[in-house]
Amino acid sequence: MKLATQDKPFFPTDMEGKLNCIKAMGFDAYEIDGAVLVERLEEVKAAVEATGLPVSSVCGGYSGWIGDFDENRRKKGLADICRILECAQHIGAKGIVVPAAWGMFSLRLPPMVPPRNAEEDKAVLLDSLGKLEIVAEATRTTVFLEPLNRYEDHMINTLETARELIVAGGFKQVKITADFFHMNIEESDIARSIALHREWVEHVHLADSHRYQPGDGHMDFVSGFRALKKIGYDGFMAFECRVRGENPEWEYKKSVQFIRDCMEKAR
Ligand code: LER
Ligand code: MN
Repeated sequence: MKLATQDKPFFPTDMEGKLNCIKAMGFDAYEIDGAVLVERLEEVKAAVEATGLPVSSVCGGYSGWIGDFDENRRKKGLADICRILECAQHIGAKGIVVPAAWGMFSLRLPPMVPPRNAEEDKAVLLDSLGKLEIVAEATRTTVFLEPLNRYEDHMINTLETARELIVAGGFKQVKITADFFHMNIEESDIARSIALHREWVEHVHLADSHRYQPGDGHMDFVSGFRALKKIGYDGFMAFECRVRGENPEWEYKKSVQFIRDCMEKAR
């Protein structure tokens, strides 16, 4: 298992400096924003070559969701994601993390009644993923479908729902992102869910129970990592968190060490 990180305000802005900083902090890779990848493709490619630090994956950086209520926004999102996948292939990144939607609707917050029913949601998601499957196959990349917690999305909250959709569509290039923050809210037993979805989990996001840096909250990472080890997971685990503390850079370094210790304990 390898560690990646998303961008942070305390990283340098020039790409080579950013990747060197990420490496020095103890990470193995960078999870890039999709818009940054598209806009700065050649700079990213040169920085990866110069530093030897790969871009593992992409997250965000497109407008419109694959499950968007608005058809024009959904189409725009799909077109953006397709372009991102072409760029991902160009720099050797594995694929893109994609939720059904983020912050569009929650069944647990007012008005609580969505403008579309669950059957229609499913049809829209199958259509979107079917379109992305073709581009992912052509670019030899993967769509890492990501269940989010109930307050951030109403369509896919658990690994099980993500898997059902992937199986229903017969997709080969769509796998699952297991995000510890969301799983902590939605899964009855994180380790068991990982074990049950061994065939589909191909990307991991890390944050502690409160979405701050791992080690600051009360998440049991060791049992989750043990489950990942058991299923032979050898992919990336990307830090996706806010950083709490007086000296964020120092806290972040400490967090990398904390996670490496958890990985060691899980052996
Ligand atoms: C949002 O909470 C999240 O986890 C991101 O990875 C969205 O793709
Ligand atoms: Mn995530």
